[in-house]
Amino acid sequence: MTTPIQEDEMKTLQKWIGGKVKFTLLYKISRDGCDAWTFHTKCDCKGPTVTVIYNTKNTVYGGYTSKSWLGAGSAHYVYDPKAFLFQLRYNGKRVDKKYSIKTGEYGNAIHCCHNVGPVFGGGPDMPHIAANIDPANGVFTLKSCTLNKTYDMKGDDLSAFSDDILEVRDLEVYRVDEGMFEPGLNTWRASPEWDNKYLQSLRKEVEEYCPLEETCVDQVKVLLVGQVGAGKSSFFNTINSIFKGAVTSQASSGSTDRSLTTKLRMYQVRKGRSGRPLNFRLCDTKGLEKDDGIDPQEFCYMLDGNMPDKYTFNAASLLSPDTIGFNKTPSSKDKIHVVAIVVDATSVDVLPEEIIQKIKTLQVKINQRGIPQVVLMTKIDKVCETLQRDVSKTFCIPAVGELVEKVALIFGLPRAHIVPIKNYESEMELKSDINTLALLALRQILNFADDYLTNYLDE
Ligand SMILES: Nc1nc2c(ncn2[C@@H]2O[C@H](COP(=O)(O)OP(=O)(O)O)[C@@H](O)[C@H]2O)c(=O)[nH]1
Ligand SMILES: [Mg+2]
Repeated sequence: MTTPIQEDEMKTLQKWIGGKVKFTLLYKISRDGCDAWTFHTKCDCKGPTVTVIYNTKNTVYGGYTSKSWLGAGSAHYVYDPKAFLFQLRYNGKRVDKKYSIKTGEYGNAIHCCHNVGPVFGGGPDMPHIAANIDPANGVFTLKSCTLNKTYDMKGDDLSAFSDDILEVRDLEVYRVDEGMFEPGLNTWRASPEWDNKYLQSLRKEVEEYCPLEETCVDQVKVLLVGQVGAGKSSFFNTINSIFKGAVTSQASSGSTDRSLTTKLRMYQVRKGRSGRPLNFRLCDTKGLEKDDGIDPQEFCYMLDGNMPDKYTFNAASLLSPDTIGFNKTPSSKDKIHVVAIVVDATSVDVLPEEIIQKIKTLQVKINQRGIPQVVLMTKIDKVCETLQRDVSKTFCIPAVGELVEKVALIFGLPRAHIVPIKNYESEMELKSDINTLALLALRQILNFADDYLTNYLDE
């Protein structure tokens, strides 16, 4: 028999995690089965968790991570300076041992992969579940580990940490709801830091962004497409405001059901009021409407770099190779490198079928060229009142997570490609939470552009 985790042990964990936290049991191998698939089904994208292992000698140890587990996608290590290992009992006797992560090892805090359970450290530093483990007489044999690679064991060896045995009676994973979240909320996506330091580092990353040199592309081109009023022009204005240091509205935005934007505009963003342009351009286009929109051939010209900047859309006379300004020999720097489909979060449930079909037609052209796509889901402040005040709660609001899932299904994209944002709209002053969310989106977009350029080089 294993004695479940005791109240004073919970308190010790709370103290180490810092602050008021609540534990909710997500997964227990003696109840749910011991296999990687079940673990990921129950524990992925749940935000901070504690994993607790009970071995057959009643030694109880485990690990904490402030980041989410994720079995989807390729195997990867996750950066987490807050992660630690611990021991609560040794041969049935209460102990309090916390083993911090080594400074140079933050990037190897946990390892996420679909065919393993919770794995801590690069050793890995703790016994773990590999694939599927069948119990024998209620005992599960975990996979071995190498201590002290990522976590500082303060001289403890395997016999002091885990009795040097791999046989366990249980392994539990608890979700940790931190005090800073409102009760009952958990993160649907690992939440970044929301402090000023993180914002500055994001800003610096974007300012210093440079497309791969070998591609001869000086500025990555991001094409914004979507329904009229979705917030395309406002997204440019938001990014522009962040780097200008004040709320600006260079691109005209507004609410009409006809597109205010009738030209292709390849906006640059400058660092400061008159600084150098950054290495990306946001290309604002006319919006999609039920009865009007972008002609598929014109869209191809746009993607391929034939359409000149400031081109005026005119349904009566479409762009053709004979049009003045048509670029007949576009080079890699003229092409579009990533497409952002802009969708208003409040319209997800009522997106007209015609609009969905229009976007899907465009997606075919985008896919044919292997250009990466993201969906910028705007106006999340209208989804939930909390977000009107503070968008740093975005990743804790289940309604936003659900919308992300819906959008991913509608457009056939992975959830990681759906990024929620709130644009500047009624604000007179910059706000750091809005900036952080918008820069996270932009950084994601630039990363995807890099993927495309790398593929392009490889070809
Ligand atoms: N509340 C809120 N309003 C937004 C947001 N983004 C855009 N808007 C408003 O939506 C309207 C249409 O935006 P606009 O950028 O012109 O859309 P576009 O047609 O896609 O370029 C404007 O009134 C904006 O102020 C947002 O994130 N939150
Ligand atoms: Mg517009």
